[in-house]
Amino acid sequence: MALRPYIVGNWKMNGTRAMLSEARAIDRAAQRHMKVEVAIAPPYTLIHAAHREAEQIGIGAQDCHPGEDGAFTGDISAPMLADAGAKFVILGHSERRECHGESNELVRSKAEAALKAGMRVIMCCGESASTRDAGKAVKFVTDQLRASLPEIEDPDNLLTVAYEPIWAIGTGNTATVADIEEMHRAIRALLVELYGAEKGAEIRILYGGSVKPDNAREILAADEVGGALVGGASLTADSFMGIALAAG
Ligand code: G2H
Repeated sequence: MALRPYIVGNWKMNGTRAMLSEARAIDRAAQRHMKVEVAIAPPYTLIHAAHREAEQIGIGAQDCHPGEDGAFTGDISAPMLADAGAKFVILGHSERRECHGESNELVRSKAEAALKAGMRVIMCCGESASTRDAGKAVKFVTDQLRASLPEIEDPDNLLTVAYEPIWAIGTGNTATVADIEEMHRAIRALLVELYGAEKGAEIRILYGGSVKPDNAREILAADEVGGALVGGASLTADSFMGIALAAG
């Protein structure tokens, strides 16, 4: 059974408690638009409050540590996030891979930790402009995913992939529909290879990178696009729900 389109807001390092009003507004609007699954990943500091105040949408985190507990100053483990109310974790975002030197191996161990803690995983992947210009985007992304994805029994329920070309993130540039479809088809083929025809076909593949209300409809209608991972345009309920409305 095909899952609903999935529209996920990645608030990145934005938001103090004042922004909980946006979470509440997103929650209210999402209840009137059940054809789409809506979720947000606020910063760690807002997860518990958002979980309590926005009860219908999914609340998630933007990263986790691969361990359960211990002497890791400043880190947050998957069980802690689940305890705070997080239902999913975004992992392998290019901003983590680039700014924090996260390897595929580390990302994969974080995914295993998140699943063990009972959360869903949104696994990000994406190529740089130079990799795309060299004609190596599909190979780079499928190699990156192959090395980052966890072994998992029920991937169709617990795993989502987000394709985010690095050159499109926060820049206002979006990939063309043809580029998105080529990459999403290649990712689909990999998921079928890794998880089997039935389960691999159900996993949602999101597109991310400067998705906005005015380009969402075209992107979300593209072949093999099961939703969007949205950064800047998820920071207000109006623009974020404008994207969700375009999804279904
Ligand atoms: C890509 C995306 C959300 P933005 O990072 O993950 O951000 O929509 O601002 O490009």
